This record gives sequence, structure tokens and C-alpha cells, in this order.
Amino acid sequence: MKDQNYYIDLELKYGAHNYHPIPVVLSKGNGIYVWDVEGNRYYDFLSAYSAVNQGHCNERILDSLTSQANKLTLTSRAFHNNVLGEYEKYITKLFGYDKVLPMNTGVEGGETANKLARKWGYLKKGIEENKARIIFARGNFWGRTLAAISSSDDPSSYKGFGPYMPGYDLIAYNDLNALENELKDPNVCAFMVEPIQGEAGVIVPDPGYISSVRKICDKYNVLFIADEVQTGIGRTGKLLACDHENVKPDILILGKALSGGVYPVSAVLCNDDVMLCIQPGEHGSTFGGNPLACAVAKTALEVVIDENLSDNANLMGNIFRDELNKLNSSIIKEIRGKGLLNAIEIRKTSSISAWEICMLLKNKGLLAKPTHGNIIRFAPPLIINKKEILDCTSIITDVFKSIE
Ligand code: IF1
Repeated sequence: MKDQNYYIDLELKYGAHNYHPIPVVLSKGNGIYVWDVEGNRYYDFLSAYSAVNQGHCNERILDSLTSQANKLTLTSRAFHNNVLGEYEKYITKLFGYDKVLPMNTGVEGGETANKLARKWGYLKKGIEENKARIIFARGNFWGRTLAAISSSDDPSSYKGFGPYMPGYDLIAYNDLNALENELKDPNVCAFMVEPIQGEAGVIVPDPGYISSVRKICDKYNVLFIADEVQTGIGRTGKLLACDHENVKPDILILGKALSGGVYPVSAVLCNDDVMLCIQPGEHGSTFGGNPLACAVAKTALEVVIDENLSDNANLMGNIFRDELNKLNSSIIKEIRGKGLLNAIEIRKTSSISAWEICMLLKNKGLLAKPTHGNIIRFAPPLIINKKEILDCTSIITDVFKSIE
């Protein structure tokens, strides 16, 4: 049996150095657990950045994957297939939109949403060609393409990759005055925002922010694009984070857990007045809407619905935060989140780093990873039960007690 350094060294020698992973080599996953090559079991509190909400290697999703894989995997959209239409009907009815444009990764979903918004701006809002503007919130993260990093205010995302996409501007997150000031410009076609900012460190806006975004976008005839790639599919305790305020975005972007982590699947949903601004030949992708992706995604959604994973995320998330709020650790600045998307912010003055805390958690059988240096995100699969979540909060409590 090869030890973990064998695998780490291979990645170091033959792979790009675009990540700095926690030093653990995983070889197996099931439900809320992952195992490393030495047989150690861990609670997975990252869930592949919220892509395995249904749990690792979910049986129903894998059955759909293998069953479809043995029939037809990819036709390209040059031809029809017998899976796409039924998936499109299912997902559009589930989320309440006229149509879906199927893509593969979350960032492709964002790019698609931006193209739809610009096209709508020119065809329906009457914006002068090449003058359309899209507004984003500082702290946003929607991927690594040149367009996505052009809207970023995080130097580690954009520095050294210029020149940048024109027509993108930033305002403060959770700031309605700033939003209204920008949307007064008739050249603005859309405001794209995460209902809770994931990468920024689980930044939860004030209650009512999203419903006010909806009102202001309506007032100025601007499309509200909700990036629910990370917050969607039950993660925050509702099927969509926008559902907490009963708000319906004009364009909804889904990804990650849309496939339960077994295949790259993303989707952009909107109504005909926006979606039909793109005509045949104006957008697409080789794998977008392939039969395998559609079969997997339909089952991944059915699992979330059938197993009431959104409600479970709400209940388990409340227990998680209640237990952690009993911690009176001097190094904790804030504990925040919604449903099972939570984070602990460590004081920057702390003598111990978030990374070191994650290493201590790893040694006690819980995997988590810091973001932005001093914030530890906790996002287990939504299938976690009360006994398991309490076991995890006691692991976290023990670690913080050990470093006091
Ligand atoms: C990495 C972060 C999380 C996303 C939201 C779109 C996308 C993402 C809200 C793009 C992707 C991933 C990307 C991955 C790590 C992870 C991440 F730390 F990078 F920011 F989750 F917070 N919208 N997030 O969070 O989806 O194209 O990746 O499928 O790049 O390291 P993608």
C-alpha cells in the first residue's frame, strides 16, 4: 500500500500548483464520510464546496449515472435525445421558470446568465449596443474565467490576468443605497449577486436585503441574477436561499449539488422574455444538457425533495450554531451562517491560524478548510443527522478548548 506522500508528490511533480490542499489523500467517500488512503475516516465539512449536499456516492444518483452511462452519454445538441426534454420539464416546473439553458460548470452558468442579460438589455430594454453594464457586489465569487475575475475585487482572483471585461462594476454587498444609485443608469441590464456570499466567508446580508434587491431591480427594469451555485439545492435550509424571503430572481444559476457531486452539471433558469433573446447558434457547449448530466441532475434534485434535505439543513444548522455559540473562545470573532452553510471567523490577532485549527480538526476526524485566511467554512452534506452533528460540534468544541 502506498502512503499519502506518494500521491502528494505525484501531484506536486506532474500537476499544476493552482491549489494548496489540506495534506490528506482521500480514496473513498460515502454519505457524510470520507476516508484517506491510510484508512482514517473523516466527517466531510466542506462537501466539495457544497457539491455533495446529497452525501458522497449517493446510491440513487449513482444508479442513474450508471444506468444512463450504459445507454447513451453524449449526443451533442446537434441532435435531440430522449432525456433532455423530460429533465428540462422537471427542473423548470420545480423552480417555476419557463425554460432552462443547461451547461456544465457554475462559471459557465454565470457566463450564460451574463450573456442572456446583455442580450435582453439590447433587445428588450433598448440599451445601445456594447453599452450594457452589469453590477456585482464586492466580495463576489462566481468562478475563474476572465469574465468572472473581471468582476472580482479579490487580487488573488484577478491580479496578473488583465485586461478585464468592460461593462462590469462593483458596489458594496448588503448596501441598498449603493445598488439604487447604480441601477438608475439606464444602461444597467442586470445585478448579479449571491444571496449569501460563500467564498467571501459566508457573509449573510441583513434580513430583507434580497427582497429589497428584487424591488429595486423592478423599479429600474434591471434583471436580478441570483447566483445560487453554492447556496442553492437545500444548502441554506430552503431549496433556494432566495426562498427565505420568497423572492424570485429573473435569472437563477444552479450548479455543484445539482449533480450531487458525481458529474459537472449547471443550469440557468429564466422566463421566455429573457431566455428567447438567445436564438439558435448564439450560445451552447459540447456537453451542455447531455443525457448523462440530465439523468444525474434529475435524480439529484429528486433526492433533495424526497429526503426533505432543505428542512434537515435548517434543523441541523440551528443545532450546529446553537452548540458553537456556547463556545466562549477569545479567538472567535463571529459564528455565522444559515442552514448548513456556516463559518467561524477567527480574530486576526489570534496566535493560532485558521489553517492550524483545520489541521487540529483533521487530527480529530473532521475535514474543513479556511477561506480568506481567517474564516473556517463548515458545510457538511445535508443528510447529516442530530447525533452526527452533535458529535461534530463536540469535536470543534474540544479543539477550541484545547487552544485556549
Ligand atoms: C475553486 C471558492 C467556493 C461559487 C459560486 C459560481 C462558482 C462557484 C457562488 C463557479 C465556485 C468553487 C470554485 C472552487 C472552490 C469553490 C469556492 F472557494 F472558489 F470560492 F465554493 F466558495 N458561483 N466555487 O462558489 O462554479 O465553475 O467552480 O463549477 O475555484 O477553487 P464552478
